[in-house]
Amino acid sequence: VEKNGVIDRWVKKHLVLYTGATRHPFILSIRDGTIDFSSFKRWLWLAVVMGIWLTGQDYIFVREFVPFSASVLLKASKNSDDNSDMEVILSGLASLSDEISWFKQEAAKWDVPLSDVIVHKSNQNYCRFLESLMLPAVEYSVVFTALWAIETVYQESFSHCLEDGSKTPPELLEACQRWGSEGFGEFCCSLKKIANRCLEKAPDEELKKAEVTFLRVLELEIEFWDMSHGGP
Ligand code: HMH
Repeated sequence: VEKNGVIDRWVKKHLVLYTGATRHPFILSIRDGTIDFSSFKRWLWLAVVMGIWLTGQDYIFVREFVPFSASVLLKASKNSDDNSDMEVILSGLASLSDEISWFKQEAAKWDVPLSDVIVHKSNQNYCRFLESLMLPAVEYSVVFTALWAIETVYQESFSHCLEDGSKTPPELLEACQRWGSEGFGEFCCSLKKIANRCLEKAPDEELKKAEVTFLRVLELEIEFWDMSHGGP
């Protein structure tokens, strides 16, 4: 039943963009250990990588991702024909609660106040996109596809930094393990199964919308990683 699922078909069809999101140069520089911690830029990297970028911007993102996930939960309780969907989404929300605590802890460690982080333009676009998906009229299969894609890009990116032969700096291992872990991988698998199940039953029009949403997530994730360049 799993083979030839809609999700796998889309990943294959849009492999260039998918790989752009899951193998972004920023992620590759973590994996290859070429992220520069030793030069005079050290403090800047620490600020950009650990502080302002990862902790601050992702903290802002996650604070928007929680209500988005809650809106998917609400749709599951109304539209889903499978009771276990709710439990999967709920476990995702539980890890988001854990994530928020971790961000706060990291911020304290790196002395970055989370209260006055300036929201980056790319992040703002991403948060607006999530907001648009929270509208009640957006179909369950569409929002579920987004949920799957958002979590999976992170999972595939960070698990890549933990694979054999990677030279990920020890300072970044904890962050990589958070999203690259086997447990998070299994969670993404559960999301994929549900997404496939919903998409298989979706009418053509809805399927189109879900595919466009998938592509938009990939673009937004790439733009999110692009923030690590420190550019506009
Ligand atoms: C930008 N995408 C981004 N941040 C995250 N924390 C996740 C995905 C996964 O939770």
